[in-house]
Amino acid sequence: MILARRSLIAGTAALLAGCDKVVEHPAARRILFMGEDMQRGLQRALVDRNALAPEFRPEQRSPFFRPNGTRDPGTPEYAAMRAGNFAEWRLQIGGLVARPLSLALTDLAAFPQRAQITRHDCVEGWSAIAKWQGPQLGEVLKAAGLRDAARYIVFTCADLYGGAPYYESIDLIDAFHPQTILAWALNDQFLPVMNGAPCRLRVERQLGYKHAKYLMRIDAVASLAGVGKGKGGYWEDNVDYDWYAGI
Ligand SMILES: Nc1nc2c(c(=O)[nH]1)N[C@H]1C(S)=C(S)[C@@H](COP(=O)(O)O)O[C@H]1N2
Ligand SMILES: [Mo]
Repeated sequence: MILARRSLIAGTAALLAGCDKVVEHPAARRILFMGEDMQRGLQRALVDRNALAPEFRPEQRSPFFRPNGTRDPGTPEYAAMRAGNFAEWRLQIGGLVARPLSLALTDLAAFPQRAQITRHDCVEGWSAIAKWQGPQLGEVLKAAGLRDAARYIVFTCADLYGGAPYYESIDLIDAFHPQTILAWALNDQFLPVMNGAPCRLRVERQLGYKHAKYLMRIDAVASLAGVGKGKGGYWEDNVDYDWYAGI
């Protein structure tokens, strides 16, 4: 694609210059270099979205991973699941998928696992380093079979804000990023309730509020228009946080 683009630009320049020695013509050179800049910018943007977040050594972990936002969903439904050690919890995978799934914790643990020690950055100005483990979201989505129309992945949580579940969304680049996992373990223990038990999203290239805790549903959608007030997340809809919170 890049080669084709380059020869297209060179071809256009040749036409404009009306000769073969296009690179010697100042106007043609400007057009050529403009094309190269555009290519570099495009490539940088694509590469950046797929780059890995830094990973750390075990001894660099924070002594305590503080909670933020909801510390306990506290609904009767959540309390009942918690009382049963989340044996009854099921994560629904639906929307634009060929095979909707209903996954227990044991099902999540049966997928190939990824563990990573990463730094969480909250928009409120604190960071903490911890080890997270779970299946890659991309593998779970492959098992469900995304339909062609799917563009975004929406997460619905067990905790309520103003009576409605917390929700967030990411695009398919982040959904299939190797470090995007459905974490059920924090520092080699089951997730504490304050950190999103039994399962939370880790989307390591973005700020903390994108890392939905207390996951209940994951839906593939074609557009964010029908999600909440249309901006793709609780904070985006209500406090004007950016939908893409890249770090
Ligand atoms: N369901 C849910 N997910 C959530 C939140 C929340 O309140 N509810 N808070 C978000 C914010 S702002 C941050 S910084 C992180 C905090 O994760 P922690 O509680 O494990 O520190 O979770 C994010 N995910
Ligand atoms: Mo946050």
